[in-house]
Amino acid sequence: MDNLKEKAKEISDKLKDSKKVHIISHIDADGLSSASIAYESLSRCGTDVDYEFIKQLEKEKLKEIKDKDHGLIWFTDLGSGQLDDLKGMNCVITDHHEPQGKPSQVRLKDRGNLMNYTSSNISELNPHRYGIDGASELSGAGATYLVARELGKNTDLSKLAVVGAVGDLQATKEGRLIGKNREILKEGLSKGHIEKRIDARFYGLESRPLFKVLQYANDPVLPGLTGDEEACINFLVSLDIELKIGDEWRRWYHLDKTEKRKILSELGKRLLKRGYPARYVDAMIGEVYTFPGEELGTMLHEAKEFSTLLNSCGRYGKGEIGLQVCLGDREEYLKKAQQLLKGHQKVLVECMNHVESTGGVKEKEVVQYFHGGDEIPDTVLGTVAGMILGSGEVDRGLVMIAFAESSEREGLKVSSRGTKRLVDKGLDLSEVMSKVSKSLGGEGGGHDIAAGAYIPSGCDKEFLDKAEDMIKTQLGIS
Ligand SMILES: [Mn+2]
Repeated sequence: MDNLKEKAKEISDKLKDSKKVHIISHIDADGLSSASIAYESLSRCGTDVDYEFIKQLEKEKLKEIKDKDHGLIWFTDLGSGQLDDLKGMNCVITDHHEPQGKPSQVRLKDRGNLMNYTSSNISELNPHRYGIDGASELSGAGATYLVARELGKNTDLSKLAVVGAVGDLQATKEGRLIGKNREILKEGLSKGHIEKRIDARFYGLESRPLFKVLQYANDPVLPGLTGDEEACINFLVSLDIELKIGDEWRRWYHLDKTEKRKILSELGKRLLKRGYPARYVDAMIGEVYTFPGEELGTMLHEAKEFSTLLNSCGRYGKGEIGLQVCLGDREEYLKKAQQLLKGHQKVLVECMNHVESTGGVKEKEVVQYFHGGDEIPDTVLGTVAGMILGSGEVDRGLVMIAFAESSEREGLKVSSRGTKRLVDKGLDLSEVMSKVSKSLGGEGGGHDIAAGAYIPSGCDKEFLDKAEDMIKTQLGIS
């Protein structure tokens, strides 16, 4: 038996011993999937189970939790970063975020010591402790699924583990799920709960009209098409692709192989002509995961769309709605989730209009930026920055930096977005956001291609200058 399975068994035994379990989960697509897997697998055991969703496990929140008589607590998709604070608590954890004790800084031969870290009364399953990359090889939902599998016959929940991993962008880099995620996927495939195929990796394959799929494509941005509805329609017409069946817009999944090939090869030519490397063209294609148990042509039938629906629940603090959808509600809660997504899309359009109406994006040497003031909610600032960078209306060679009043805390929220091409040249926005914000008395971090920070009010100009300097150094421009 491998160590991970042993740990999953240990946690499952603890859970089985408890009549009452309280689930506390992160409120994003992966966290919602995690909580749903935990909830369903415990319900099937006959356990008395309830749940709550939180953005962060802060000290104050922890105190509140400790003060209540919850019985056994199951933290999903969070907890590993706060092990010290959890000491003495009756809890188990299935998480995939970097644990306290920073395993990335621990040499492989010392990993054994790291595992001893959990020798307290807290049982924690976290891939980082087993030399498995929690950013790409196992999601929070996947970690939770490993325990669910020990709790009973729960292989159908592999579907939610895939939704969580896809929602956590764990299939983005390779174009398919890898590592432990892939083992879980295979289990779902073999039991008929999941299907996979090689296809375009665009968003909206089932629920969006064809031209909208191209119009909103942003990874990669399609030159001359992204952001331009008319151009997308003309492009399809020029390829003799029927846009409608009767009165209905055709969608990507309606296309036959020849049509798909025609579109993709034409898009590939466009990218190559603009000087994009061939792997950008290859990246348009990858694995697509679908669920035969769901209705074809709906957001729930395809993993990427399913996770997007969950994200829109999480973003507006409506964890319960997402959880009920995961658990199978296809009436009231599904409708509510769809309304949240629609509302979110409307907010995004309003934000884009706001940027344009207030003077748009201003350029410096290697960065471009805009201010959202108190008009753009800080929860969507990064999304808006990414959308503008992908809109085809600004220079994709410049890093996008966006500011808005923070609702979370005093000061400004900063979001930054780059492109794959810039990252290839050395861009690391995580470093920029964390170091520059720190030098101004704030804090930040994230990924090389997308990162964020909080800084004190009035520091935006200085932030831009310092960020510009650091990015120049990263890109080797002096
Ligand atoms: Mn997660």
